[in-house]
Amino acid sequence: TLTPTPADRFTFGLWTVGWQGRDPFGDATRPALDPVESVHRLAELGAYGVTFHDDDLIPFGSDAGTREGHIKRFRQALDATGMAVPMATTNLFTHPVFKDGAFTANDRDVRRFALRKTIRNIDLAAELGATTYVAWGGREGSESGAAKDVRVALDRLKEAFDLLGDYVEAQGYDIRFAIEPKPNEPRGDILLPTIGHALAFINSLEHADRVGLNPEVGHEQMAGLNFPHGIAQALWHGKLFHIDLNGQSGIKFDQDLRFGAGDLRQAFWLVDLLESSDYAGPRHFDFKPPRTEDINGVWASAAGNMRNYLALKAKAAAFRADPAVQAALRASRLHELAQPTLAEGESLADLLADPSAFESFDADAAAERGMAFEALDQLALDHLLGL
Ligand code: GLT
Ligand code: MN
Ligand code: MN
Repeated sequence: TLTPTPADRFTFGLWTVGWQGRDPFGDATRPALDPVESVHRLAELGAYGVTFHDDDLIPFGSDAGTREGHIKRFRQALDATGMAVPMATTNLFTHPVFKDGAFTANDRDVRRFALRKTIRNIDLAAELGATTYVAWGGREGSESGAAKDVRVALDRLKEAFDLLGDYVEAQGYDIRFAIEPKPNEPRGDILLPTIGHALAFINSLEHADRVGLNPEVGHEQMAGLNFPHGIAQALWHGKLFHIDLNGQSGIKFDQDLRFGAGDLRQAFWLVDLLESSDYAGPRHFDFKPPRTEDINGVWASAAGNMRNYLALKAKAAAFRADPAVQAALRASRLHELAQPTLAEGESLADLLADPSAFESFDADAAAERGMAFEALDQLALDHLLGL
């Protein structure tokens, strides 16, 4: 059960295994990786598909003939391996022209270029069969207060998503947008920093039904937030369109560790949640093999993501099936949480007229009841530790 197959729907960004290890302090430690090789190696490891930024596949500024050549080779690799492309996205952060953002750059010509660059890659995404288009606004933000009028920038961000929605509808594409929140890095402060901010923003869009989220494990954890809770709320709103799985150890720079490294307990609860939810999309890994690794280390790291997901899936299933856990869940009264607070047919007036709800309610007696959460959580830890 720890051997991945395409049925597990594991996908990888070309930029993940392709990361050469450049960081703010050091040069690349690995040579460039041909996307065609990545497709073949990931297929051999048991992945279902790959995802890409326009510039991962076609270097920025390539002429039309060169562009077609890259697309052709990529298509051949997909055909040869049976790998899918369920998602694509735009690089709106590497070229210096995006230093002040893309859809919210103060410079209007930069915003117009960003829209055109995105639309061009949406056409390619649709041709390759992608149904999700991710928007990570890494450069949409600021380092100082007066530099960005946030309310006006949100007007421009809405304008961009409204136009992109108009475009995919006019083309008849089966594509939905997934916004990826991140609190900071590379900008000092990024717009739509968390799942919650992005959910609220989506409500103001013209094509709100077509826009959801692509939350990333490490990005919420960089803000000290509980990722499984954020995912649960995204699911509750029907807005989990895609997910970026990786690992992070606490509030620090974006580590992009392989899934399962970093906060293992949150990873366990995340898999438990995803596997019991109606989320049917890809399990997408957005990690960076540390720059200490050579190319063998890259593939070991890639394989580790899938192995850890499958291991946690088995652990979560065993946890839920354990009779001791089911008894502990009852002792913790989870079934009671699932019961509406008013009885069926009961009205607010009935509640107000019910003396047992207030006048004769014994708050001190109710306060004496323990919740038994520690015994329940120890069972989870016992399962996780294999005790
Ligand atoms: C970049 C970022 C990721 C985003 C990618 C999509 S690019 O690597 O760090 O979190 O998901 O643009
Ligand atoms: Mn990240
Ligand atoms: Mn990501």
